[in-house]
Amino acid sequence: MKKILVTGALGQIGSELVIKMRGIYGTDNVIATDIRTIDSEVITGGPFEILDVTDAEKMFDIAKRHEVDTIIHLAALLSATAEAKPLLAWNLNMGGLVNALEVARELNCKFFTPSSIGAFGPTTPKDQTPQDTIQRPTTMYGVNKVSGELLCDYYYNKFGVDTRGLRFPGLISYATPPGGGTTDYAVDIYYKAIESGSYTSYIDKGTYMDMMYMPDALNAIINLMEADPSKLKHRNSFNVTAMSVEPEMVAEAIRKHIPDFKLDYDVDPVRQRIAESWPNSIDASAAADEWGFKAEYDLERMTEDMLKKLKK
Ligand code: AKB
Repeated sequence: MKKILVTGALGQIGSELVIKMRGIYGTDNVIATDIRTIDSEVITGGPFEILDVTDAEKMFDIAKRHEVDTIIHLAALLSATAEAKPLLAWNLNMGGLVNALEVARELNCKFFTPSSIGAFGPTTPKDQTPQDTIQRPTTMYGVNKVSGELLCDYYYNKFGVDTRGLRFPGLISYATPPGGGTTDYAVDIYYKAIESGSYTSYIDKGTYMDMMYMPDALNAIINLMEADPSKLKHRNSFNVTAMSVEPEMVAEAIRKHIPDFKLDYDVDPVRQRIAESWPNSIDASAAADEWGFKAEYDLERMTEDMLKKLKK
């Protein structure tokens, strides 16, 4: 990767990935784009352009003008928002993806886009979900993610576009909150622990989902994109995870630092149903074997770091 275009750069992943990649590849070599502007170092600290990813022509123009050789396509609606606005999700998630793939094909770019544990469904094996398994999701987000994985494989097989992807679990970070996801409780809980010492979870006790701390997610993207292509048996997309947790486990980890922290429940049926259709835990051994994936943060280490950073 030498010159990188990032879509959805002000989102949860983009806002940290852009800063990290500018540190590695050079400030002027990471072109951030998003549909909106906010007060952010992503905008003030390097090249930034407004881009609605459904505008194929503008995306092509920006990529060509900056002579990019890599596209990191992050712009998408997350699971709960996609369930509330399924048609918008289809148009944005699939329309944006096909536009970005077309730019990659025409300009001969490497390509990354995230998939998700949402690409699995109720008929997928729930524990230690294998890399290659049944994928019949029941959410619009899941339909988008499976279609996206297939489309990226298609662009690789048919046109030789170097597409790579990761099936992310819930991503936890202190820098930018996520929006509209099912796993967001695992971020909110830390903010509320600091603010008020208590949290009301919309995901029920005993509901396990995989999670990962943002520094591990950023390293995973960069390491996968820099991996030797001859070693990759899979491409779109690799299971990656750092921990499988349910709300009580997160609360217990927080209590080691805030002993009086209280957790109660007001379950949201929509997000609970989505969570129950996803795996309890996934097997990331293909990512480990093919390009050396390894997460550094477990629940304890992540909790300590989250609370320390959020207090600041
Ligand atoms: C969501 O909850 O929608 C995302 C995801 C797991 O893809 N965080």
